[in-house]
Amino acid sequence: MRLRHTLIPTLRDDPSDAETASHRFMARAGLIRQLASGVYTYLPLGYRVLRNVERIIREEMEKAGAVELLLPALHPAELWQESGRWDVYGDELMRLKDRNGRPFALGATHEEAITSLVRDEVKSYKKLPLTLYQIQTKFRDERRPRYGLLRGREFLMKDAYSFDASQEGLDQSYTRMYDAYTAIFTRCGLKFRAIEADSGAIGGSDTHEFMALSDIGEDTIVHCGQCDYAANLELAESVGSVNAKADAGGVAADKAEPGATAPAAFGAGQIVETPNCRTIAQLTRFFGVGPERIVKSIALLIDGRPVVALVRGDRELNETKIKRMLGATSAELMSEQDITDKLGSVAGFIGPVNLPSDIPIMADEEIRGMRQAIVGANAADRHLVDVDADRDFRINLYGDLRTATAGDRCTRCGGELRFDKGIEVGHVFKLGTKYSEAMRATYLDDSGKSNPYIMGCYGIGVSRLLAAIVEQHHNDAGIVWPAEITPYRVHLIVIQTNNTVQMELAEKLYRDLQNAGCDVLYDDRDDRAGAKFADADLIGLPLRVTVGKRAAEGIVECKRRSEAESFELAADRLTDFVRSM
Ligand code: 9G3
Repeated sequence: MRLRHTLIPTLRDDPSDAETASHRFMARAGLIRQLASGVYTYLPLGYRVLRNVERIIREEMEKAGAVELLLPALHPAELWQESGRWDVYGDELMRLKDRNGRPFALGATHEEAITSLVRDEVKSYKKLPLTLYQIQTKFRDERRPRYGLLRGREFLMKDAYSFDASQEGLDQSYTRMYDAYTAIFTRCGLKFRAIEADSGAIGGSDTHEFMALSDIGEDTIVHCGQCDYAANLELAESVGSVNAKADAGGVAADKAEPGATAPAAFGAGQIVETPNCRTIAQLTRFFGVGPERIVKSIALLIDGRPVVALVRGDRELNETKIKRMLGATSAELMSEQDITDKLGSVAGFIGPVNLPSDIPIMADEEIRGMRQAIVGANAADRHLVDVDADRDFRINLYGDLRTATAGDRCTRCGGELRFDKGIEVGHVFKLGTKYSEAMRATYLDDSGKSNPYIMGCYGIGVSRLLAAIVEQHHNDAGIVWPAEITPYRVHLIVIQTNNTVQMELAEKLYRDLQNAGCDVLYDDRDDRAGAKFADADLIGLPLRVTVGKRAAEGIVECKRRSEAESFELAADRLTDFVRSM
């Protein structure tokens, strides 16, 4: 392709709204342009890479036995009302009315659409298992689109849906997709990790996320240095590093803050005046103890109902875990007013002792057996000390409610846990019958009985994957494309377009390379060499070939994008050399 004939509008400077490397370089290398917030044009170069990624996805989907189709993006509201999700998703689901005033949604995902199709077309167990997929535009009205293609409001997703007649069948479909994802991300040159994840609102049981490792990732990956445990921080388990149980003695006065009113030792459950000590830090200073001696009581509305959750003072409550444990969809902190009205307590001084008996108290299992603990007294500026968990307050339910933290150990092997940031590029779910039951999508089994399909769903954020690849494959000068998805293989530059020897050699090489099946981007513009080299670095093709002053000797200069130094090569050996790459 002659650069002159295509459209690759490179930029010298970073766009002001670009905060990450991939957003900066995809804009500067002329791959994407923003049309609106979270809405992007794929320019010719960007679209060419996108198609290469899609090719890899299609090849691996084919190998996994999945069949491609294309579902509509325009969904009648009735479909989403059948599944009950029309009212679950708020403003994020983009809705519109047709000319007759009928309500529609722009597809944010396609469980409803695909289940409706299979319900009509697949009625016998003989037609199962069946895995259908599409590569389709999705619409989600994100509150804060950001980082270019990483979080858009219109984006490209490969979404696959499997239909089986048994759990074993689903397990096989799931494994095939899981393995296909591993192959896809590997071929795309991505450094990634598959981790246990939370199924969230979509429900279902097993689910894994495929995370591209990146410091700008919004997700936190917890993984063990010794065994293969890896999970999203939302649900990762861990064994506490601080094994401190309450020590025998009371609160040692000499460690208490000077001037504190805390006497040397207290009776069991004694009230202590703790003026304005609302935070764990203030309490540890006041009493001269570690945070693990304090019980943190958090008042929440879980699906609108008041609940008090207890975690040790050195821990954070994990809201995803408490929602999972209670099978709830929403969890939010209780307002100060509610804390007074519903708990009869005071914000900052909530504690588990003498709470109204209709308020459920959930406790992280590290609370079990705590002795000489410090808890809020449910009164302003007061705490109770020397409280024994098993003796002094009731717990309705114990569970793993805490968020894993640095220093914790692996629950499986005791190894040290590590924390990385990641970008979610894939997510696979075992849905079970959640949608097929909701939509009465059934098949007749060999005894003529009708059963809901057992489903799985499998997504790859294709446009997001493109950005994640650039996040991992760039240097200060621009993008460095992995071989299998690079938009072109060779970046051919001629220095002096008014020099016939250089032009003739360059044209010949352009022709020979293309005849050898090598995709070439040929920069024959009347520009300064520096500008052409800067564009080559931004665009990031694997090999730059320069026809310059040694053209007369049949010598060209070559430089791999992944290396700093260049080398010279006889022009007539170039095609073989490129083939050997
Ligand atoms: C919506 C909106 C946003 C959403 C969803 C629905 C996320 C929604 C989860 C999934 C699950 C799987 C098939 C491919 C793999 C992922 N955000 N999810 O369902 F209406 Cl506005 O998309 N879908």
